[in-house]
Amino acid sequence: MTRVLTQPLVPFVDTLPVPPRLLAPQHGGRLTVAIRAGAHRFHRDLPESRIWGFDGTVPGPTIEAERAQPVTLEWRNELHGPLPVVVTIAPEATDADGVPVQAVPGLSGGAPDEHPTALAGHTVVHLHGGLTPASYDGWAENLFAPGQPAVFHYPMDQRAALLWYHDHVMGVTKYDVYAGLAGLWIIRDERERELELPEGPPFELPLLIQDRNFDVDDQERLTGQLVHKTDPDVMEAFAPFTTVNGKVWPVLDVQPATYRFRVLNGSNARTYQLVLFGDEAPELERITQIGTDHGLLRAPVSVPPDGLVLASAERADLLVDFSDLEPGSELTLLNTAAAPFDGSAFPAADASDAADLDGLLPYPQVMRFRVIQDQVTRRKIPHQLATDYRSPTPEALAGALRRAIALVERELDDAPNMLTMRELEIAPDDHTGPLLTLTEGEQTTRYRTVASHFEDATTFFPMLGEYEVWQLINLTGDTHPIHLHLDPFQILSRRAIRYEIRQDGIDDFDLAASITLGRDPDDQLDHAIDDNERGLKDTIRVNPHEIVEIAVRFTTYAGRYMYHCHILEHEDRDMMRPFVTMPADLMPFMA
Ligand SMILES: [Cu+2]
Repeated sequence: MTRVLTQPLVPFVDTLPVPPRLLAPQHGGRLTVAIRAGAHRFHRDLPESRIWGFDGTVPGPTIEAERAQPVTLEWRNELHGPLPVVVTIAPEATDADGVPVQAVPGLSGGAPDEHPTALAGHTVVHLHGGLTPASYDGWAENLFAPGQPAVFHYPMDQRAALLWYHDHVMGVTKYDVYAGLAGLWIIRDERERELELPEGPPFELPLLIQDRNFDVDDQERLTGQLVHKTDPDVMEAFAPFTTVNGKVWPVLDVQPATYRFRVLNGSNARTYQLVLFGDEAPELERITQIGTDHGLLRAPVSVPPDGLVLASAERADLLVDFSDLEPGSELTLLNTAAAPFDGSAFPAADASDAADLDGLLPYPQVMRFRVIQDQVTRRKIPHQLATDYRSPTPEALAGALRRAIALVERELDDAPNMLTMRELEIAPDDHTGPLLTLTEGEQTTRYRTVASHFEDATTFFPMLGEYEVWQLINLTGDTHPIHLHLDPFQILSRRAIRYEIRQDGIDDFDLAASITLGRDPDDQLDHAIDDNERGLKDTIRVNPHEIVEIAVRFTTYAGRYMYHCHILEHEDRDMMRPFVTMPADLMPFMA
């Protein structure tokens, strides 16, 4: 695809905003955040957009807390309808010129959906990555209405990390987060301070990346009205304009120094493969990754040669060295990942030509860094970072309970496809119903489906303190970032599979398929674990034709939590399931 759309907005003219910081210790650990409607300008040349935001801003304030100093937060719901987003399904996937409708602004002939417009502002807040008691975790059905009080207690008894807080309402998280209900939350601790990492502006800055689309008036001028548009072929909203901290394609003036960027992909569905690009070539060697979802890695790593992949909700803690650059030098952060993302590689060297309309990537630009004249500050990068975790030993995993979850896409005749997670259990020998078989060498395991929808009975009751191995089996064509609430986990393996789904093998509940470990001849992915995935993760990408095994151990709170795909259009329908963590002494009393 060589067609390129002209940019309807000038890139790199808005300064990167830094969200206001709310330092919990300065408030005695007691904070109040109003959740309210507001107005926000996404670009210099756009009219103001109506939004819903924490403290009325996009993104919300960055909350900063100290490890082991609890935060009590009153989430004050002052929202009122209508939802500030026009939601539509365009009647065709491409326009008259063959351009995908998701690559262009406007409704593309779609009628506004009346149901989202009628949303009055019920919300619930989840602190993603937080070790939070179940009552404050933001269960998707425990909503608070405008005017109803919600005081959440966050113990903060966890290592330093970049977390984020966002709306998590059953069925409409995709609209509420898109409307602006997301913000960052940083936990600090002594280990990070020993390492003398930059803390706070100017040298530590968050980069919250989200794609957004807008409506147009009858003269095709952008109005600023937020648009969540899907099409008959693609159920996820992939918007053409990339925002960082709420601005489309911003620019940041940097000193010749080392910066620490706390990066979060807060998009509904889009995965980014980020490449830092100089005059003519990638300059990825300037980037050192020191942390991931749940904080510091054991040692610094380079980003993968094709660029840093971040699916929805994944985070990266990056040190970027600009210290040798002359004033006036420019580096551009580009995204090379086509959408929907399927794990395919794109060479970093070609990043400036990554625009791909068929891949719903009309504009690879993310943001620009411009070096200014200032004092040169070089910073040594420590060789050893975290010392507080290890990979689980084979002995620790030998007796671990194993769980299997298949990710499947169910086609429907009269509605968009549904993505679901099928919880599997080893089938008894006399089982006669539909089966999923998993063959590894000589051994075949037979599974039956025991849960398929969010409201099906809970089947996962992990015991606190015990390791479990969860197998995530992707039987779809796209990558799914799977997120577990509560404690972090570690990836054990990522292995290629080939599979066959029986005719009509995916029905409302059951699944009939045969899976064999080993590579499909048409499979181009390398199914490798990136170095930056060998830390404490809470969201893991599961690519097509792949089984990912993770070592899970819940250690903190007993109660009802959720795990789900973090593509918001998937978790809303119906790629989300509950689990209940149990103290060992209560296990004998389970019916
Ligand atoms: Cu998904």
